Amino acid sequence: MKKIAALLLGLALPLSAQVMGAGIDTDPSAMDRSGVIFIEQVLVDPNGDETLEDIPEMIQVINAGDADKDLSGWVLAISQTDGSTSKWTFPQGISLSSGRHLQVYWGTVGEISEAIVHTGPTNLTRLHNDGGDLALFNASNVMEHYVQWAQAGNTHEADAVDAGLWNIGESTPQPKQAEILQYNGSGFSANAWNLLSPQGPTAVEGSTWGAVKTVEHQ
Ligand SMILES: [Ca+2]
Repeated sequence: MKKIAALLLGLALPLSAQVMGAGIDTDPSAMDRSGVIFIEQVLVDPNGDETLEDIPEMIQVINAGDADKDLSGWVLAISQTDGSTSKWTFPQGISLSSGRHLQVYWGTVGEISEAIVHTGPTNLTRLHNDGGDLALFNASNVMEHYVQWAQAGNTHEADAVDAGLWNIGESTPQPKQAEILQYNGSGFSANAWNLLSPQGPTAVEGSTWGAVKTVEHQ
C-alpha cells in the first residue's frame, strides 16, 4: 500500500465543474468528449491476494486540461469474459483540478480522501490478470480513454476503435505482479503504454502531456 501511495503525485477535490469547449469537430462523440481526462496508471495484479479487501488494484486518472473537471457520474468499466461489463461510477461531487491525479482503489473499502477513492465492497470484477481491458466514460456515456492488455478482442475494444482511442487487435504486454501500466501520452494505441516497475526507475521519461493535448480526435 505504501508503494502505491508513494506513486501519488498530487490531487485536490475542489468544487467547480467546467465543461471544455466542444470546438467545431463534426463528430458527435468527439464533441462530447472532454479530451483532458485520461487513465494514467493501472495496477492490474497487485502484490498479495487481490481477492482480499485490503489488497487493491489501482487505477489512476489525470486531468491534463487547464481547468478543474467534475467527474461526478463518470464510469470506469472492464469487460468480462462473458461479454458483459463490470463498472463503477464516480461519486457525486468529485472533481479533479488541472494537472492533478486521482487514484481509484478497485474493489477495496476505505474512506474517500483528497487523493484516493475506494470503490467499496461491491461486486466488481477484478482487473483480469491474464488479459483484459479498461474503459473510462464520461457522464454522457462517451468513452474518454481506453487500454487493453495481454489479449485483444475484449468487449469494449470495438467501441474504443470506433472512437479513435485504440487500434483493432492491439494489446499491451501482460503486466507482471506489481507492475503498473503507465500511459505515456503518445496518442491512442498500445504503444502509448509502458510497463512500470514500482521499484524501478520511470519508464516514461520524456513523455509530454502536450502531445496528448494536440491529438485530434476523429
Ligand atoms: Ca487483477
